[in-house]
Parts: sequence; structure tokens; C-alpha cells
Amino acid sequence: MPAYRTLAANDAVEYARRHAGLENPATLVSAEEVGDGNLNLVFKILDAAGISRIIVKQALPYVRCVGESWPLTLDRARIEAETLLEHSRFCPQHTVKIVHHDAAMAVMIQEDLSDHHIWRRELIKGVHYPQASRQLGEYLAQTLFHTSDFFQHPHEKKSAVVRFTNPEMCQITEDLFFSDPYRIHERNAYDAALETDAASLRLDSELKRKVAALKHRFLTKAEALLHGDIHSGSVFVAEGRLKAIDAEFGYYGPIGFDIGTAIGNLLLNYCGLPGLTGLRAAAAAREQRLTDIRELWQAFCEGFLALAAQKTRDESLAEPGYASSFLREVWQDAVGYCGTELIRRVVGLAHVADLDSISNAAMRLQCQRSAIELGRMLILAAGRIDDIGALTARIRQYS
Ligand code: SR1
Ligand code: MG
Repeated sequence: MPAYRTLAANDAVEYARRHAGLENPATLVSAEEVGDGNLNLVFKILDAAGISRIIVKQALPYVRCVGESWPLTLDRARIEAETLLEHSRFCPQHTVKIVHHDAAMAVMIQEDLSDHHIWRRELIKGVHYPQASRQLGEYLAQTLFHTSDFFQHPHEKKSAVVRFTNPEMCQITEDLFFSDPYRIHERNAYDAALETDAASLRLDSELKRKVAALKHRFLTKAEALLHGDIHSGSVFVAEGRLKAIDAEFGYYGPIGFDIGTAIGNLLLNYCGLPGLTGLRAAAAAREQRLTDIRELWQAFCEGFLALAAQKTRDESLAEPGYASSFLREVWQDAVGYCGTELIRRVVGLAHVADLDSISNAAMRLQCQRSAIELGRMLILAAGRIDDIGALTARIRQYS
């Protein structure tokens, strides 16, 4: 096994020539490092015409957006590749294709998606992909059903829980979603003008008890192999197409966490729209976001229930009506996790461009405050928000 070393651009070209399985590897001539996420190196490997042919992604032994002072496991690269391979067994049409991975080098080679766009950027620009939310719902239904106890043999499921145990990446989520925003911590980053809002989170005992319960379920509820970080920056879209990428936070956790993260990022865009587009255009775009959220949830539910009706292997879980009652619990979890995503993206370490790219400072603060307050309401009221209609009605009250 080769020892780990960080790839430079020319190493990445050589690596792709050797491992990408292309018919004419010599056509690969240069590389461009394009990683703009928080964690990894990402190289586009280009041919002589400057066209990107394949992607080489390598985990760094530390958190890229912070630096070497925050070391981080390289095993996340194995988990990411294996999660994506597992997800593509059940939903190849919406999972990025992995053509090679190497745990020791913490590298994987994946298909080039240059003809797609990062969904978050498109949402910010106001470019609408009519099928995207349904396709994301379908991805979540397929991957989460097939890796759950509804479908997996209980012995296989238990082995998979071990194989996908991802303690360091889970700890990032445990800290960034559930702890830091509700305490004073050096990782938190927010405008000084939001201090009163942040302090009110730290002083809200009822809110912190609800967040504790969500964290406890994140720590213990091994329901399915989650993507673990399915925000709109982890999703590529093109006309009629959608692919999930970046699954290094994959682990067996509560299904509602993936659903809540996906919905939460649509809601972050909803909160940012008045600052991104101006007040008049925001109203229509916000209605579209609510439609997107409804379509995502409905596609997930319909997909999951259809799979449960046809393919549930466990005799007890196949009891008529059980899958529907299970999805009611998933829904309540999802509403709560969605609230934590809204709050942590304003006061925590990792922000989103849907809010931070708003150039007018007063408007940016107003949009950030609306995300905090919407998040707080969702966490507190999750148990009383029974369905998608109740959710959209509540959100409209906060607009
Ligand atoms: C230190 S990693 C910060 C955030 O980036 C990732 O995309 C996850 O969302 C994580 O919480
Ligand atoms: Mg990521």
C-alpha cells in the first residue's frame, strides 16, 4: 500500500492517467485545483483542449477551511467513496459515479460533472431546475430505504453500521449543529450586530432541551446509511438531471437528518431571497422554494412507501400501516434537524452563500435574523407541525 502524500497538480494528472481507466490516458495533460469546499483538494483533470475529463479528489489530513491546527481523519475518503458506491447501487441516476478509490492515499476518482452546476449557485442566481427537488427526494427515498432495516438483512445491516462508523466526521456535526450555536465557542462566526440574537439562543433552555434530543437521536438512531451532508452545495444539477456528491459525512443515522438538511438548505435560500433578488422578486421565488420543499418531501414519501410496500424484507416492519407511521417520526425529526441547519449556518463555523453573499449589510442581517428565528420556531414546534401543509403555513407566518 502506498503511503499517504498530498497530490500536487502534476501528481493528480499522473494519478488519473494510471487509475481512471480511460482508453487513452495520455490525453490527460494538466490539472486545475477547484476545491471550494471546507475540507478537500479537488482537481479537474484536463485534456490538451482544456476540457475537463475526470475529477481527482483527495482528503487532506486537516480541515482545509481552518488549517493544520484542526487535524482530521483521512478515513473520511474511504467512507465517502464507499457511501457513494453503496448509494449508487440503489440510485445510480442520482449518485456521482466513482471509478476508483484508494484508502491509503485518501483519493478517489469520480466522473466529471462540468456539464452540471452546483445547485446552491443556481438557486442564488435564480435559475430553476423544475425536476431537481423531486429527484433529490427520489435519491433520498432509494438510498435511505435500501440501507435501512426495511430492506437490509439484520446481519448485513449491523456489519454495515460498523463499516460506516465515522466518529470524527460525526463529531464535527455533533459540535457544529448541536453544541456550538448554543454556547460561546471560538469556532462560531457571526456579525457583531447579531450578538443579541446569538445570546438569546444560549439563554433559551426549552430550545436547548429540544436540540439535546435531536443530538441524542443523531448519536444513537442508526436507521440508514445517510449522505450526512446533503446541502445544496453537495448537489449537482443540469436540465432534467441531478447527482449527489461529497458523502464524507456518511454514517448510519436518523433518516430525518438527511431530509432536514436538504429542506433546511432550501429554506436558507428562502430566507436569503429578499437580499439576493430584492423584495418584489423574492415573493414569487419564495413560493417556488415552498413548492420545491413540498415536492422533495412528497417524492421522498411516495418513493419510500412504494419501496416499503414492494420490498420490505422484515416481516414485522412489513405490517400494513407501519411504514406510514415510521415516516411520521421521520417527518418530525426532519423538521427539527432543518431548524438546527438554519441556525448553525448563521451563527456557527460554516456559512452559506445564500445569506453571506447578500451585499447590502442591513438586508443581510435581516435575512440572517429570519433564518435564526425560523430555525428556532421549527425546533420548538416540530412536534406540532404534523405535515407539509402545516410546515408551509408556519413558514409563511415568518415571512
Ligand atoms: C469543518 S467542516 C464544516 C462544514 O462543511 C461541511 O460541508 C459540513 O456541512 C460541515 O458541517
Ligand atoms: Mg462537503
